[in-house]
Amino acid sequence: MFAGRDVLVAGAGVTGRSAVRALTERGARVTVTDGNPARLDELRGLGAELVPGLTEPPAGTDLVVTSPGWRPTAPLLVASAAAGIEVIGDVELAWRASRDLPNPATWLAVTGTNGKTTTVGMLESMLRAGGVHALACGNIGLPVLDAVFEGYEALAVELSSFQLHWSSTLAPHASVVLNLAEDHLDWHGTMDEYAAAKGTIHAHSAVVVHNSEDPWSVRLAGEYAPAGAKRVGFRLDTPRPGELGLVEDLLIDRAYGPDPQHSAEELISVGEVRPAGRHNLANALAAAALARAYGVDPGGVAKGLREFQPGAHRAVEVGESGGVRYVNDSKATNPHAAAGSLLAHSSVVWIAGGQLKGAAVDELVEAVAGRLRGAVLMGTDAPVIAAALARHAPDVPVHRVASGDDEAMNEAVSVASDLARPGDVVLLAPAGASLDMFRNYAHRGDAFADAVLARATGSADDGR
Ligand code: UMA
Repeated sequence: MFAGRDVLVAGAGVTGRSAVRALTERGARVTVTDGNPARLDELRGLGAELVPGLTEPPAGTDLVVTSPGWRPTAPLLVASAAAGIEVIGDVELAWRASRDLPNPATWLAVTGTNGKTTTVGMLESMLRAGGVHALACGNIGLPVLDAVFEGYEALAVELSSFQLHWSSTLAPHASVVLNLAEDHLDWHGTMDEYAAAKGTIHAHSAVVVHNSEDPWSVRLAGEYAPAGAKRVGFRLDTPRPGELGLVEDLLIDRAYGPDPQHSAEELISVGEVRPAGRHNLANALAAAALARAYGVDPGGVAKGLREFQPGAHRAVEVGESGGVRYVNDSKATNPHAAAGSLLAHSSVVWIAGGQLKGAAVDELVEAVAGRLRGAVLMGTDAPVIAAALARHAPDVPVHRVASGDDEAMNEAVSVASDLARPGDVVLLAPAGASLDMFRNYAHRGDAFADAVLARATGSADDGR
């Protein structure tokens, strides 16, 4: 499907590189553009023409493959659509290309505001424990085009709202929207647009999974599930027939057993699910729902969860000193994720800030106010969080650190340590994106871990 086509790739990041490679290796003529010429340099030698800063598609272009970070309003994408050229994302390209393969992988697709990466990781682990040749890919950081030609039986695909916006024909065997809360409104414009992008994950699925306790997830399953799809729910409570859930300290499946009305299959005990926290139990149930849809048995689900290694920067304890634990959840890049993280601890010194991307924080601050020993704020939207704290938690001490990167983080950890009492957790759960101060959330998380380590070894220059 690629040979002889003239394809323009928009963006020379992780996605662009994978698209250029997949297209040129299969005979397409490829031009790639990026607003940042330095990024283009990194794609030299892949056989594509490199043109910085295009705002119009080159003559003869018959397909545009965009990176997810490009907004639909980007002049190049607007001009391409106006010229009648189809614009798709890399995930859509991967799906279409995989239709030509003799044995394409089955896709199991995960989206939602929070928990996607943990869920696809758990799902990958369950599939492998069940003997399936499987890989986690997508927004997790491994582009789907790098996975789709590699002969896997099943792919656990993490999809962002951006990737779904640029996809139209994906037909995963099973799909889930884990939850939905305000995020990326600067990209999508409105919550309805954001939700609509997420909902399309279900449009061609055989098994549609929803979170019975999340109204948006239930609504999107109802609106987008095709007629005849099997519907499966999950909840952090006693499951109804057709759901997975919790009974006392066990994860239970009442959706896939021989007789969901009457039978309930035990999966694993709550205490064995890592990382801890109610939101991770929900992720585990969602992953189990998808793994079971593929045919993994309850034993495979349990084994997969026991063997699952949580990723870095997701609620990882990075140090302990004087009875105070330090937890890095730099991946909590929106208020909903930060709330999940904060609610896992009873007494917290909260390090937060960055770019809120248009999201409100009042609800978050109200929900966690009673747990806060103090708050240390940094980055562009620190004043917004400070104002919410003043409204809902006026007694909580709040410190602002100056902008900067690693030094600001050293200062934040130092101030937080002074506020903390034995038994407290110093938690980096920023509620915002990192790009105003750091290269990415991983850099921010590393800066936090380094600052904690430096304090422990007494080498921190905290700038105070
Ligand atoms: N660019 C332009 N013009 C624009 C926008 C971007 O030229 O208008 C260029 C940038 O200079 C850069 C390139 O496009 O060189 C970046 O493209 P991109 O932002 O789409 O990023 P990629 O490197 O291709 O990474 C993307 C995802 N990034 C985004 O969605 C913003 C990665 O998710 C994903 O892991 C990767 O594809 C592989 O699938 C990151 C992310 O933050 C982790 N995702 C968001 C989230 O999880 O909240 C959705």
